[in-house]
Amino acid sequence: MIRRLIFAFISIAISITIASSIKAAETIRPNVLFIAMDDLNDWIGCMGGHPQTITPNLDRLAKSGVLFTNAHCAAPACNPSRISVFSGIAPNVSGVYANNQVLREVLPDVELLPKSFSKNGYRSTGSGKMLHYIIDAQSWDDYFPEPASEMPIPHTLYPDKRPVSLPRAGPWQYVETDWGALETTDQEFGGDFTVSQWVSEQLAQKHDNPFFLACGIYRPHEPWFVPAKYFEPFPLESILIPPGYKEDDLADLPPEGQRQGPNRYFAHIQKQGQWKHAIQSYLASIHFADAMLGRVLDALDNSEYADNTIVVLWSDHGWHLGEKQHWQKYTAWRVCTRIPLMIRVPKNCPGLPEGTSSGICNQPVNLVSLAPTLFDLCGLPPSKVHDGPSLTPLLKDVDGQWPHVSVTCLHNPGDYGLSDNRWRYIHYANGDEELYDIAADRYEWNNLAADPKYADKLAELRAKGPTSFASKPEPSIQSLNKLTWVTLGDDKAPPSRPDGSQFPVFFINQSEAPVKLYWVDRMGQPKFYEEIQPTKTARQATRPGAIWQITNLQDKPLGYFKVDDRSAQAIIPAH
Ligand SMILES: [Ca+2]
Ligand SMILES: [Ca+2]
Repeated sequence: MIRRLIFAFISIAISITIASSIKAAETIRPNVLFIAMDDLNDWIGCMGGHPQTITPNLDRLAKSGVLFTNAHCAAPACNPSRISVFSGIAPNVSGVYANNQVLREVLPDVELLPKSFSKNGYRSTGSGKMLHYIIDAQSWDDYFPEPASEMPIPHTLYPDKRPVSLPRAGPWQYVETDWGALETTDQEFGGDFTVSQWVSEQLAQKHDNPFFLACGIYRPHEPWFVPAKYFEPFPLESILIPPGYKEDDLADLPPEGQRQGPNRYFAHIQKQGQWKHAIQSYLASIHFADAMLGRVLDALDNSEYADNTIVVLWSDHGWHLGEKQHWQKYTAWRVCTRIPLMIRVPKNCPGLPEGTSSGICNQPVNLVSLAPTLFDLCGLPPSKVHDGPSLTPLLKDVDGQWPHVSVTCLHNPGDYGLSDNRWRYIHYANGDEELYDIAADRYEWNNLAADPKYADKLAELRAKGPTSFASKPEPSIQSLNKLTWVTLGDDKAPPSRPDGSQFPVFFINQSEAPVKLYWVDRMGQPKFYEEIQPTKTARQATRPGAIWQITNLQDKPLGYFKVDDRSAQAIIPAH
């Protein structure tokens, strides 16, 4: 009897101990270190994208948690990709598909990740590029360098005289497409070094609340200038071209694929003999970004938060370096949609008490899942607006059941790429399709869409694609870049040198008198277009390098604008 009582007592005592330890585990509130890299494709050691890449810090982070090898962005451009990460809303639902759209114009009331964490007792801070050249200060408790500036990137050293390596081929060319080694130190270079410094300082401090800490590393985004020591391991004569490059790769593409592939950048880079130098500079920029990541990881390891912080690292989209005759981004091919994604979860998080072990997950996942995953892991109440499935089941078991596909929406609503665990399907709004078997063809060289043998597979994947696409609101005129007004005295406006794709420029008459708008032709002769009344705006389709002259009603030239590489507003001042 006594024995039984003692046994019962011990059992109760053990139950209470277990219950209280479970309760203690449930109450742990993990910190989040949220690291973004910009324009980083799979050229990292643990993903094997390029044999020469050197990324010890990315590799050690990957090894310490779960590396997703089949992760894709929601859109292959900074702005829509990042908005989908921070809102948890897919582009075909939000209507944000392109870089020129404005977050708060399209989604005025959307709650972004840091705000959700703040509302749940966290302190949300960050530095560096997380959103597309804005901070969205309302979403954060603090930001470095200065929230009110809305400029997330600290001062960075650039060469005084540019271009350094790639001559400007015309006004269509993005001014940052350029590269070279800088004779400078990391500290003098600033930029990502300064970001890593600030983030490391936050990790060294005592915090009363759990934190959501964002670290936006801007390299390897263009321009590919980094301190010279990061170029040293990549001698130019040793550089290998991208393993996914195939010269005649376009032949089996449908018309829309053939249109999206070749662009002027790659042709220009090849013509200038700059291809290998560019590859070298991308590798150097990745090497530098990896070193900056290493500083942050070291700071975390040496902090009191080493064992209670979730670490998420992602890149916003991939990058072409000549594959499919393309340079840059914006395409639905795997080289452009696939990104590094790694997640490390410590023990005792509400959504995953056992934490992550070292593992590799090959299931198709998407960055739109990051928000619901973090909500889940940290025990935040689920959001009704999140579109993606939480990745927690895969963090628990990398080989677990996963019925989902991963979709990347392009710039034009209706164009998308889709990945399952083996296949890739590309659909263009005009009905053109591509199909690739990644198990046999990792570089997407053999388009199988026209082969009747794969008709069933094509139909199966087509049926898994998005069924609706939100319309795409254009940015307001006020949000556009402003062209420089050049006052004309007795001089003549220069001739136009139009070159590049067409877009609208908005001429806004802020003077008190009506004016006349002239296009200056290639010979320097003005050609009348229209009169613009005071306070009125004229919309004009035009191209990079075009010159638009303004005169008074008596045809006296007042000034002119030179059109840059994108849509803009042209404000006609009082005169
Ligand atoms: Ca980017
Ligand atoms: Ca091909």
